[in-house]
Amino acid sequence: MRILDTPEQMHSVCAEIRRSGRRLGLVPTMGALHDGHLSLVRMARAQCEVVAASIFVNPLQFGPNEDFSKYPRTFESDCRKLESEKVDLLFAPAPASMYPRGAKTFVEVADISDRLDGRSRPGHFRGVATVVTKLFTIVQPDLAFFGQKDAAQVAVIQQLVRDLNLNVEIVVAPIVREADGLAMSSRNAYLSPQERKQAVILYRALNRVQTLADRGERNSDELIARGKEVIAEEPSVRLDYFEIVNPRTLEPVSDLRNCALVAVAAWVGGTRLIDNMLLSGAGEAAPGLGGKE
Ligand code: PAJ
Repeated sequence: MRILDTPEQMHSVCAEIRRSGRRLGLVPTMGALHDGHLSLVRMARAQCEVVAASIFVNPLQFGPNEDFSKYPRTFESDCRKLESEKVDLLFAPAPASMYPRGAKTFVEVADISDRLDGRSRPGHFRGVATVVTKLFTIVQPDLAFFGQKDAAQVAVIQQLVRDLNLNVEIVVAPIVREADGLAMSSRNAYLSPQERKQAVILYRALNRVQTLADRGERNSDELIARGKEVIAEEPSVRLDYFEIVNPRTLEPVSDLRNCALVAVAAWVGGTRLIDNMLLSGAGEAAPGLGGKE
């Protein structure tokens, strides 16, 4: 695996690969890699001749009171994991090379960036959209792989790609979960053993909603109320949002006539966790899971 640490180096290596006509896949990450990340790498490996991953804890997507400085950084073990998945290129730039002093340009995906996590984390999706646009410009991948775990991020990136005519196919991979259902996340490392047990309540609440929807309940308000009841069973878990939205626009939907996304964010102690499920409407398959845009 070749490790490149400046945009210029990465750009020229990737340009050479493109000239050779090989299909290039990109898996952007912030490191602290777990099986969720590695599922994206495996998907990329299966679909592309050359696989590039990036590890960059992007300061621009963290708010002033968020966990940028304490975000887990496990570069050596990340490299070993990527090597064993046969990743060809790793782009691991320093913040100063991605955002040199005097950088003035940001990418903002209007409206959609203010919903779900964007509402709770102002500026977060501006940071994500900016760094992802930069990564796409540096690497110019044929395909880029993202996890359904961050469903709002997927919606923002798909809108970005459409709006800016970016020549990249976005592939979305299903959520990888721990044995008890907790969605894998680098932030799970912050949880105490007790919090780790409490955290599964997010998955339980989503499951309850899915079960009720499968039994025919179509009313979003009713489904949300029932999901919130489950979260309330764990009094120390503080809900941020529990919503049922259109997975493409992130706007609330009042009933499940079409495919809908049920999404939750909650604080477990000092750790903010997110999770979601796609609910399919009558006679419709849920898009997104393993699907392509
Ligand atoms: P990060 O949180 O490191 O996640 C990198 C990718 O892994 C994202 O596409 C995310 O959705 C996916 N992922 C994380 N947990 C997953 C799980 N349990 N199952 C499936 N996929 C999972 O998301 C980011 O980094 C950043 O915002 C980034 C896109 C790299 C821009 O900085």
